[in-house]
Amino acid sequence: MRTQVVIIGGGPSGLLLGQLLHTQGIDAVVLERKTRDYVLSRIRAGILETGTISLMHQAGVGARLEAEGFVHDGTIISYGDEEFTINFKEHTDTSVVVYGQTEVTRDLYDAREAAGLRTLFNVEQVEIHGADTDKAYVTYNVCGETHRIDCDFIAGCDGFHGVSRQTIPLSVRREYEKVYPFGWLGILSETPPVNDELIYAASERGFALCSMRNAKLSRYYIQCSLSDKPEDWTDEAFWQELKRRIPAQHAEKLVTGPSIEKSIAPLRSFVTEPMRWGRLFLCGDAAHIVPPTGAKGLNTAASDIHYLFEGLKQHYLENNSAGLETYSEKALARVWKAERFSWWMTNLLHRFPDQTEFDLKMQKADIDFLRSNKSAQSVMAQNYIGLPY
Ligand code: RFL
Ligand code: PHB
Repeated sequence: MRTQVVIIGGGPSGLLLGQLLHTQGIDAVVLERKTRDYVLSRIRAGILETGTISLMHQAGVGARLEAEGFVHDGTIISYGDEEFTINFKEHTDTSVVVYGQTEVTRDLYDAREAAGLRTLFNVEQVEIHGADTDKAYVTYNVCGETHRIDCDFIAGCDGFHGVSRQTIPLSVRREYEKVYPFGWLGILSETPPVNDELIYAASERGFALCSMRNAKLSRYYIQCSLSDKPEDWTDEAFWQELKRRIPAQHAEKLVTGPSIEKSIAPLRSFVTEPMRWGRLFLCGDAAHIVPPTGAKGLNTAASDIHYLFEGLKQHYLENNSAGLETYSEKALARVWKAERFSWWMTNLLHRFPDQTEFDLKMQKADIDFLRSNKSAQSVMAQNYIGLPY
């Protein structure tokens, strides 16, 4: 088999790239290790930046998002019972949209299927060959049989645990990492959200986040210990703990119910450099991870896809490789800023096991400054709604 671009990974990065390439008549094959249903069952991101939304429209899959997404003009930051709003609209004249990653992925898979584009599921042992030569190809197994696809380029969209990043030799690859000493326990419940806007809550007992998917579906998170297991937390224990971390005026109104999903995600900051090795381009979680505190993971994946798509378009339609040559540099410049913002928000709002009294005072001063200073609010708003591409 031959194609122009092999896309490894059928998550949001890979699917978005596939759809954008299709609009320009550029041929691509998506290789996904799992099934479509498995990918759609992963409950993850919920907040989309304007840039991500524009890309969805550009890919021809913006209609449902436009109709069903919830526009959010601001967010609440609370500490103890005190709270204040960061008004995105006031500071940036832009908003974010609440639309689950599951829905993004579903829209992209539906469009891919409707266009009859090739996606291979349940592929095993994907291997990249000759990425640093003019004869790149990918091999993979399906049902015990090995297959080969020859290609011009490979997009490594296979997430943090994929094979693409590992293909770049250690002599070329440099990795930067920070692992945080806690995780997030998240639940999804068929209850109305406690508030119209998200609440990022700092408290003496640790961080909590009140988010949502729609008017009847809520998503809540609490900071938890890395040794905790989802089954250690009954729904009742989760709700009790959440109520103790958010301001009393919200805790009183919180509608609780059975969880329909419960999972724990460890928090990590991670960047690999470079994001390109010959004909292989890394995108999204394959190249970088942020803690979810700034809602930047999926959005940063989307900005990588923007740069790669523009580079591939230039290459194929204008016979100009400048965009591909500068992909890593451009993508990383934006990635590091998203990393900084997510790291800052994580440090601002979480309790750390080794925090001293001095550290706590610094954290409180940072929150007080944000509460009282319009410029600080503007900086936060600009980062939250997404820096320009
Ligand atoms: P994904 O989603 O991990 O998809 C990679 C795909 O590649 C497949 N794969 C392979 N396929 C073939 N061969 C192999 N060897 C393969 N190895 C892996 C996998 O099966 C999978 O289908 O990466 P992608 O596409 O780069 O997308 C990244 C996003 O999923 C991620 O950044 C976000 O979910 C992060 N994130 C958030 N991002 C936001 O922008 N806003 C948010 O509000 C937000 N909230 C979150 C989040 C992530 C969370 N968790 C669980 C880590 C909240 C949470 C709790
Ligand atoms: C979510 O709704 O899942 C969500 C929202 C904001 C975040 C992280 C996760 O910062």
